[in-house]
Amino acid sequence: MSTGRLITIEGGEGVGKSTNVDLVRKCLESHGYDVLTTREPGGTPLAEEIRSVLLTPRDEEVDALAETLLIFAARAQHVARVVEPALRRGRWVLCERFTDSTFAYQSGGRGVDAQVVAQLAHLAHPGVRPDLTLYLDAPVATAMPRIVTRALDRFERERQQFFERVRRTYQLRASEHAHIVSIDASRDLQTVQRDIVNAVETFLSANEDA
Ligand code: Z5A
Repeated sequence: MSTGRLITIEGGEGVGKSTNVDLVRKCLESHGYDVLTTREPGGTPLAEEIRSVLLTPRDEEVDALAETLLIFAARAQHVARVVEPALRRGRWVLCERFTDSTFAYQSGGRGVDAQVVAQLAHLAHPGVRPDLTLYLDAPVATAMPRIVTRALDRFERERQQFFERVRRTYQLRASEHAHIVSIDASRDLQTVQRDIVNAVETFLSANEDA
């Protein structure tokens, strides 16, 4: 039996990750793939508990390495219990955020050494890496106003410079890694969705030819 593929959706706050999950799922299903959608941090009961610990605003300053380790604890559980078994069964896994987020937020945003993130990734999910990453890119000043009406979590309370560093790290990774397709998410939703579908169809053609 052939193994499935891991597709991730990445980007900063308010760029449209959640909005476009269904679009990508339907596109994959229209080609006959069995799709599991999930998210990080989270995706299992334990990992969702860790998510809630991570997102809760608190007075205590959270150490950047402690934050990184919590994220990888959630990821190790998610990969071992959900992602890997699904891929082994031939399912396609569509995940909102994955380790590219940790490079962007904990390394780019918080200053954790990228080598440490790479080592933890190697420990937490050896052999599991995205086959395709749809990176939705938009200026912070365009995307943040889209989410201001809701209660902000611990990350969303960061300063603008933090999100600028996160975005620069994503952009750098997109320029260095072939699995990351960058999509300009500052445009109207219909135009963004057209590009998302094109990126998925291009990936599927290459995958089906291989
Ligand atoms: N985090 C981390 O630090 N390290 C890690 O390794 C991981 C995560 C995995 C929670 O993630 C936090 O975890 C995240 C980073 C950290 N922190 N923050 N901040 P999350 O994925 O749950 O949270 P999020 O990125 O903050 O989700 P979000 O703000 O909801 O973003 P989104 O899913 O990209 O946006 P959306 O809900 O799809 O859209 C927001 C609104 O914009 C909505 O009203 C849409 O209708 C609208 N929208 C979407 N697209 C458009 C366009 N093109 N035009 C106009 N309006 C649009």
